Amino acid sequence: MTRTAVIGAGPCGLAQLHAFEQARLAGADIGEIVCFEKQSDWGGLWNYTWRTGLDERGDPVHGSMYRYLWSNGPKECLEFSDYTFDEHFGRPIPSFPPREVLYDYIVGRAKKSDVRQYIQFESPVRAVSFDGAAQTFEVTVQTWEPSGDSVLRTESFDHVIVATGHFSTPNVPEYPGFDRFPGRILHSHDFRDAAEFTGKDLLILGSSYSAEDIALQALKYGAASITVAYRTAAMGFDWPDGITEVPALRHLEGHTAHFTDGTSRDVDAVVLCTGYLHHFPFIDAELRLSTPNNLYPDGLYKGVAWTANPRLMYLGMQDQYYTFTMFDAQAFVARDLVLGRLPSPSPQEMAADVAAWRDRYARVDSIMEQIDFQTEYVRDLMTLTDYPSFDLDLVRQHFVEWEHDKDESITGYRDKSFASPCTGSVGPTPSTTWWDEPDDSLARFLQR
Ligand code: FAD
Ligand code: NA7
Repeated sequence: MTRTAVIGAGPCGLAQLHAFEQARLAGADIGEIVCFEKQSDWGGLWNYTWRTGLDERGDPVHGSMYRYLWSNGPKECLEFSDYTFDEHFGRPIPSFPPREVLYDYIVGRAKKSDVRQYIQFESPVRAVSFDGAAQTFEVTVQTWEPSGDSVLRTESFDHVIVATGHFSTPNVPEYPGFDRFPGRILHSHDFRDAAEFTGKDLLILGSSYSAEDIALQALKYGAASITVAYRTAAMGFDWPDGITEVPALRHLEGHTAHFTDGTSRDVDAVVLCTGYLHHFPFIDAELRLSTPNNLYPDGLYKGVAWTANPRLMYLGMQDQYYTFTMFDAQAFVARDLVLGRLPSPSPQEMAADVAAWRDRYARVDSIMEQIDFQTEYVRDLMTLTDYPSFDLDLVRQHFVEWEHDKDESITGYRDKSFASPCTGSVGPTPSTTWWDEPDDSLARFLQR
């Protein structure tokens, strides 16, 4: 019997288990599927933890999400085509839900398709290698006895699907003066509660999603001022009073931050919104994806199969406009490669396909072109399998409109409504604005 290991039970891992389960229910022989998840529950980043640093077993904490995190894109852009928001909540809900609502939705489909049966929790994978003689992957997993003693065991698999995410290992730069700064310096990975900075003057480094959202969060929950220092380009939004963008940090001198334009500012704390590293220390070097955060990492056929050994696959390793639907489309491709429904491509075919996509990506030079690029990538995946179709062009249009909305009002874009690409239903306008709504609970959201 074919054995497939799925590593991680976040949105990607759950998408993979769902894809296999759909095939099994339709009568396919899917072999044995085993999902190893290092945490005690599913949901990946969406499973909020207050912990930072190390977890209860001494492993780096996986979670990077913080309290009061609301979806940064319209939920209609990530809606599962085979499990709609209307189905889950029983009625249309607004377009920008907080974390707990999206967690409930992801888990709702996983419960419906009953994929928990495949998952072994508290089972971090410690090693993955390939045995050329046996033509199998050797996967070493750690588990713990009730006594607390840990056990390492190694199992053989015909396929391995890595779904461990890439927004958990922080990229932590150092600037002169960090070592003598009298306040707190933390990475966005360790940011948990904006209320910590109420009344404080905050410096944020970075100019992408984390910098944008943590600056807004901090202001919303009462920070005195936020200075955002960009390295390459300003985000350039029409920021509310209290948030200012400045060029790159040069150095810190005591509490004073000096920037490359010669200006300076006294700050109480620094948040490094400087991104994350693709980090897979448990995978043998010749099987390990190594890439910066971009829309088409090298070495992955269809953005999924490791070209040097395509029985190893990676899900969700791209930078992300599309999330849950892209993960689904990838998971269906991975499943069909495992089941032999998609022909095994030759090394030449894989190399040519990857080269064509990367050439195309090299010509992308604006946000709108990035959206188009990832839309076409998802479209390509969807032509390969029976993943239930949805109105992909509408989703693309939503992303474009969403970018315009952000330019119009960075504090107001989350109050807009979008139409579902699956059901056509339009999210109702919330009764309170995002800016004026401090409560991010599921219960409160469903009353809005
Ligand atoms: P993850 O969610 O990271 O899940 C990976 C899983 O693998 C985890 O459960 C982890 O415990 C497990 N794992 C890791 N290593 C091992 C191991 N060695 N052995 C076993 N298990 C392991 N996306 C959106 O669509 N909308 C948003 O608003 C949004 N906001 C975001 C905000 C933040 C702060 C961050 C960091 C990301 C955000 N994202 C958002 C993007 C996010 O990447 C995806 O939504 C999604 O969580 C990615 O799923 P994943 O399964 O690839 O990875
Ligand atoms: P991103 O999107 O990878 O962005 C990282 C940012 O960090 C980017 O603006 C970089 O600037 C900046 N960066 C990286 N290194 C440095 C140094 N040394 N100094 C200053 N600035 C630096 O990560 P995010 O955390 O924002 O977003 C990741 C996910 O989390 C995303 O999917 C969201 O949904 C939430 P650059 O432009 O390269 O100069």
